[in-house]
Amino acid sequence: MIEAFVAIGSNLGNPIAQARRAIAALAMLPESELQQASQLYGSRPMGPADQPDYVNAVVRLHTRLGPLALLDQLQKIELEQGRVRKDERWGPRTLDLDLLLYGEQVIQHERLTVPHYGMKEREFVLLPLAELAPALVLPCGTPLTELVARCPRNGLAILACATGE
Ligand code: ROI
Repeated sequence: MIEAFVAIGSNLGNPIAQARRAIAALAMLPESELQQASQLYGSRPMGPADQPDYVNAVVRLHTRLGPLALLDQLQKIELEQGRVRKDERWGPRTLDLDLLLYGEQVIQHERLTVPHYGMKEREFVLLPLAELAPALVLPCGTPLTELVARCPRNGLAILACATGE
């Protein structure tokens, strides 16, 4: 089994419910086991400011799926939850699932870049990830704690727990 981390983001159509539905769908992935989900965080939009705030979270999975098969599954969940691929760069979305880390692997593929290209500067990825894996070291050798220490919080706030229970 490979340990993978997936980021969840939503800012349309009841984002808390979207994030929780996504976590439930991730728990049903083939050849995979959901290990943990972070709390749900409220974050200010990165990119155009004229869009609603986001709900963000990160999950830890163990999986036997290869990275592209896992990506296919993540895109399937996005589409099932009403994601429409719009042209607008950095526009609002019902659900975004990004593969952040896949074991220790560095992947440069036309469909997939791992570690995720933006994760090192995004408070809404780093803080939920640090909640799950505070001692994590990225494949490049940088400790997560170092990235968290230099990342502005931008008003990031814990909103709710992952399950609603
Ligand atoms: N901004 C925040 N706060 N959270 C996101 O998940 C997110 N996702 C995106 C862009 C549009 C870059 N901005 C975001 O894709």
